[in-house]
Amino acid sequence: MQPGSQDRLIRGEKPVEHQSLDLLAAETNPKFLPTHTLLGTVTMPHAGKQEQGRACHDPLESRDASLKHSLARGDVDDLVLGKAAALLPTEVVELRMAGGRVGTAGGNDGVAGAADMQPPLEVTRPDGQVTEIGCGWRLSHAIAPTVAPSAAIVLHGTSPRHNSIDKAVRLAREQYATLGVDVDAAIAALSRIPISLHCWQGDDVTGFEQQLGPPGGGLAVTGNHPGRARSPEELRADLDAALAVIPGRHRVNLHALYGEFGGARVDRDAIGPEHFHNWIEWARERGLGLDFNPTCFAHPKAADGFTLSHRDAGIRDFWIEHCRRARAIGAAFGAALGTPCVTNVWIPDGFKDTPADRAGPRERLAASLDQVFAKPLPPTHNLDAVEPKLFGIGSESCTVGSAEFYLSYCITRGKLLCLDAGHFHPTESIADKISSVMLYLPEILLHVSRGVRWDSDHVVTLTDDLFSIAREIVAVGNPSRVHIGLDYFDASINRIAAWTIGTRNMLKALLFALLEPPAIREAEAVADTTTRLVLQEEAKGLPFAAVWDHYCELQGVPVGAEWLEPIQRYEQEVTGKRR
Ligand SMILES: [Mn+2]
Repeated sequence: MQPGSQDRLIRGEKPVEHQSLDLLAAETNPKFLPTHTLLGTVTMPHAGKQEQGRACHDPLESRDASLKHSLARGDVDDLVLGKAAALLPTEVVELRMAGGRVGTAGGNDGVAGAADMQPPLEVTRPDGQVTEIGCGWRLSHAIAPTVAPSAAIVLHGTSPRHNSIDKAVRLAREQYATLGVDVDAAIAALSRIPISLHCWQGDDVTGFEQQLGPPGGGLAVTGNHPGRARSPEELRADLDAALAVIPGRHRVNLHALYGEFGGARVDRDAIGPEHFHNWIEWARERGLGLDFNPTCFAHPKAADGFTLSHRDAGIRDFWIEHCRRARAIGAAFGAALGTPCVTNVWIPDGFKDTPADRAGPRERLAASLDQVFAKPLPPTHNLDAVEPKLFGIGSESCTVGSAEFYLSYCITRGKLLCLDAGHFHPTESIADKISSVMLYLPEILLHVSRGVRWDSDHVVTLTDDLFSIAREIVAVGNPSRVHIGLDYFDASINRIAAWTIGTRNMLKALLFALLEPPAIREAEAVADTTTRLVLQEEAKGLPFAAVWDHYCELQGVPVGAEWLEPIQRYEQEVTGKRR
């Protein structure tokens, strides 16, 4: 339930000091304020330019004055805690920052970057309520560990609504505690699990190459909601808007066709890290990791549906070179950002109708992949993954890169297997596969998606499937062995909302898994399957939503459906004006 923080670090990442229980526990401490003002340097959880920020003791109010408000509100908990905590060697720091994490959501262009760290805004508290002047959701309350190990960060800004969240989570914490579940350990663990947001949701898998046309390769994007990102700048701004309302620190997953080629025709066998310079800088400023994919579709040399397994050696060589270059780009991402890039190879190769030779293409694919991966790259920079598929549009009868092909390949070559939720028979779930393949593979990649009758790549919703996938990620004991990416594209709704819905749902499902009462496993261990089923069903009614709201508040992102408002405003002001 509560593995050590070291267990949860992605390979190659450095531990972030103090980003753990002591910091999270601070929120439950009283709303009391220090009596003096001090500036200090703190380590920010969102790295990059923002790593060094200014923490300010709130000079506005004394502890006594703060407790008077609690008295006026009749908030006994606050008063009791306030009195107790006053005895502790605790520093209370309020840190507010206008973060790049919040970015341009709401159209406020003036708030990104380290130079924009702001001192606390003036706060007025009529009737014990806190009004944060002019902040809306643009200010991120970065919770930051600190100067001294004993220091705590208290988030101010408890509106009446937030006060109710405090109360709800207090009750939830008690209820989970009676079941042996530590709520704060669960949210600390959740804060360490990154989700890789797939950039292609933002522009319907179009990319920035000069050739235009449908993606092909069995991929089909449906819908015509206005506001598709048409340039790298627009796509990054849209990702900023989504990331501003998603709690936690995450990653962005790029495809090769999202390079910036300056209007030149750069073919796939000629791309390099230089075409992704702006992406690297953007990610670095925000403390994001980047993942990568060669694009083996939407290209004349993939028009007949074959790439790395093609019978023509010239075409194979073209795609081998493309994939080699993709790995070099991935390694450049990892080296620049200090967190390994997962570079995932998916190819569309397959037969519409019954093939006469299934072995030949598979032999060619294995040989091509061996050439792609021939050059060793440091795993601190790049991790290779390969992605099987059962079938696609136009390759219904046989897919060269099947599940068995790639599982065997990964075990014999030490690669990461990518399990895409839409790439199996519709009655199969990838949840059941995780524990099997992880017996033999040190790490895997997931593409969390939602198929509706087929691999339709619908937005990820909070389904039983998703709960099961998250549960298995947690149940294997070390989520850092599982790289979680999203993979879907819906052009029929607001694309930024599509990212946000899917990512928040993935996180909610992980939180639910982290809150699983241990008695469920214990019942199974003594073969009490009746109790197991009872507890599994009762767990569905536990107040995990209160913990989720609390987590969102801790992370400085909107609670509940409130995140839709800034996204709609962004649509009005930005994406809706694109033609
Ligand atoms: Mn996929």
